[in-house]
Amino acid sequence: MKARLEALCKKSIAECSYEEIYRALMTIVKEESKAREKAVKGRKLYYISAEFLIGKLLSNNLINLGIYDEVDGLLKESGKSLAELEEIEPEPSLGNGGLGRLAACFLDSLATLDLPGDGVGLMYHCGLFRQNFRNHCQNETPDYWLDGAQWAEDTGKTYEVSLAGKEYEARLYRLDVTGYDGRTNKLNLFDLDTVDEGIISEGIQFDKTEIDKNLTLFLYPDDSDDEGRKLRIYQQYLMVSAGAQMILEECEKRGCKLHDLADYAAIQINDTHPSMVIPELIRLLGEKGIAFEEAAEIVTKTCAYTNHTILAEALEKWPESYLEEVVPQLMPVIRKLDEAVKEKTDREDLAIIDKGHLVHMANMDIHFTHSTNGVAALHTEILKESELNQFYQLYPEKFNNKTNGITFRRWLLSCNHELTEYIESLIGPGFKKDASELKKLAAYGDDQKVLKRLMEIKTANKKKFSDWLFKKQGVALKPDSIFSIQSKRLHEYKRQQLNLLYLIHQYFEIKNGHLPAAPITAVFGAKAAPAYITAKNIIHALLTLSKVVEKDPEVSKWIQIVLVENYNVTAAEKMIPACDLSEQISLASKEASGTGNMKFMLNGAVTLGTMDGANVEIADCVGGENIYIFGQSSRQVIRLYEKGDYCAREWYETDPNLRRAVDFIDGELMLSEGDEGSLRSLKNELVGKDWFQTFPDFNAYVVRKNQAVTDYAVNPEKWAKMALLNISGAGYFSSDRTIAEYNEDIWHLGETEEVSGIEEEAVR
Ligand code: Z2T
Repeated sequence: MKARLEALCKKSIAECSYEEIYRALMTIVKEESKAREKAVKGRKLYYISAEFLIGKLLSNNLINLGIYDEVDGLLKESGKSLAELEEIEPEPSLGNGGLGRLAACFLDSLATLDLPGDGVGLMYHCGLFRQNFRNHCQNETPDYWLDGAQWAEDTGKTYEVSLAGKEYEARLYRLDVTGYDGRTNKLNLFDLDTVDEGIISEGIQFDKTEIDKNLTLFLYPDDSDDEGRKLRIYQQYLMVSAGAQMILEECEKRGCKLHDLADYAAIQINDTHPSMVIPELIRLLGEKGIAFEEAAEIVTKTCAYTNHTILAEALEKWPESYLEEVVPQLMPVIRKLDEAVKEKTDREDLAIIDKGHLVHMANMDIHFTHSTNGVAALHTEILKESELNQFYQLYPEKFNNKTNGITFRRWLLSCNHELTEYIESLIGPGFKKDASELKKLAAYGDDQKVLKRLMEIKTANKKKFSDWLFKKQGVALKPDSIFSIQSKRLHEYKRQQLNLLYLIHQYFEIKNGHLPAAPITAVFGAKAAPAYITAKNIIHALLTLSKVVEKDPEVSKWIQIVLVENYNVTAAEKMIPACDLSEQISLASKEASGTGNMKFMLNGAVTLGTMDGANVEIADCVGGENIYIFGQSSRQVIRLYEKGDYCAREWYETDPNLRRAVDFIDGELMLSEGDEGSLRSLKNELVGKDWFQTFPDFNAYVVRKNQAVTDYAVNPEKWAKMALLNISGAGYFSSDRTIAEYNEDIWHLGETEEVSGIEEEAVR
């Protein structure tokens, strides 16, 4: 390895810059992963998704290829550090949040389990915007991540895609997906050569009409106006049309007669963003002489759909006129599909095209795929019982649950070396490939030596995070305080505002001499969609409160509020190992699954959460005594919505503690630091609407959280045991388990063979 590195750099490692070492290691990783490519027999998966939030790749690839320790040692010998080297790699932020990160975890598990499965998506020039805080507000700038050495390689292949009657060339870029001691698969990303970063003006503004220049410029451009929404359709069609052509081409190369497509390809549609792949495939099969009915049948057998939300406003519905303008070639197919449905049933809520000429993408997915899955047990039950009940009655056999998971390689092995090593010293290395072996840790639940060491590792991680944050933002934290962390996209249903109300409540308690059992460090990581005003108001309130608290010497002894700027995968990898209390406080029934909740528990945090999404299964796995659950149940919430008589003002007027906290938002102190319009409008939103029912859960949240803080402070042994049992109970949430289930129930992916001689051609 040393010789190889030095040969690539043409000098000794000690003389190399980090940039030179980075490039050399990239070359070595590419060679090593190439050696693990395999030819495909039988069914191959195409996971098609508008987002792949892959995060930095170097360290993860080194771990997966089994050369991390060797490289780490070599660098140390020469006075360099892999940790510092990591700093120069830009993070590809090609996703918004959970859905995109899930896609990345799935690719890791597919390769690790030696299953043939590639990703298909878009090569955005700018990932999710970069966030910084100015005047206690979120500010957005473009995230140019494509400068410098690239993991993705230009394949030289292009596919013709017709958009609004004009022809475009989609170029295929590919990056290697290495498995942990597994095979190498590919992530296929499409781009246009003509895209031009020069059209970006103020912040992340750009001219939305020049399609050839802006098509893959940004991930999910602002969709609050009509031009933005259309651009989304352009992006989606570029992805699915080029993707469908690539899939058919690969299958035909492997000897597939297109009538048998389903024997060669399984296509997983990640939410509705790639749904146009269904009519596009039918259209392409039609061009190859396959009649509509048969084509629809083939596609139904090939494709499966994952639903990630029950929030009605997040289900995509496109005006027929938009589709007619952007993808006129698809409309005859979509209309035929719609007619086929209308022949079966006249229920309006099953139609693909409704009376208002909106095309319901999810409806098309459920009719014309063979599988619809939710992402956590509760989520799937709610889909079956209410949101998609009309479909469940028609196709009960299509519905199934696949509880989300996370890859333990990135979210334990790579982000928490100390904990990984310690676990290995206790139960051996088997847990790295078989996460269920973590259960063996439970045997140490009363071993004081183990518990003590576990807490030492936690404290060390809190210090490390604190150092990182100090370098980045100049903020110093107290490692002996309890670190409560809420990191996830900013959304009203996730209820960062409930956490805000708690912190204000604590402010008053401290002022009145009721001190918390331990000092509290409240950490947030969250980006708000640029056009989502209330979300931005919540960020503003948190930043303002942070300042108000900081300026108060009495309160700042006990509370510190920190918002980590530009929360992304890299930041998450620093924050999660440092967490004591994991905040998973969404309104029950609204969070489809959550995956951050799994990452935190795996790293020894205890969850404070509602019975929502995968929290329900986390509670099952760790037992009620090792999790802090509070708040209304999903049934109660759904009933309250159905009755339609929730009145936030009533709660505000009858609960003095709550009113005191709410009034603080636009009270004198906050106004001395923050913006009146923003703070007032947040308060009005809460008192006048509170659509996500924070008020009914407020008291339960305060009580439960204070209980957690007290346990942490007063009973550290009990706390350490809870942390240990959370780690030991996390095995179920490995994405290896999730992927094995998808394969067993939906994909049935084929046998694989080593690449050799003649077959090598077929791989490319
Ligand atoms: C997203 O990240 C999620 C759902 C979406 O619905 C869209 C996006 Cl970008 C359209 C999240 C869910 O909110 C979360 O509960 C879940 O864990 C995650 O997808 C992965 O399934």
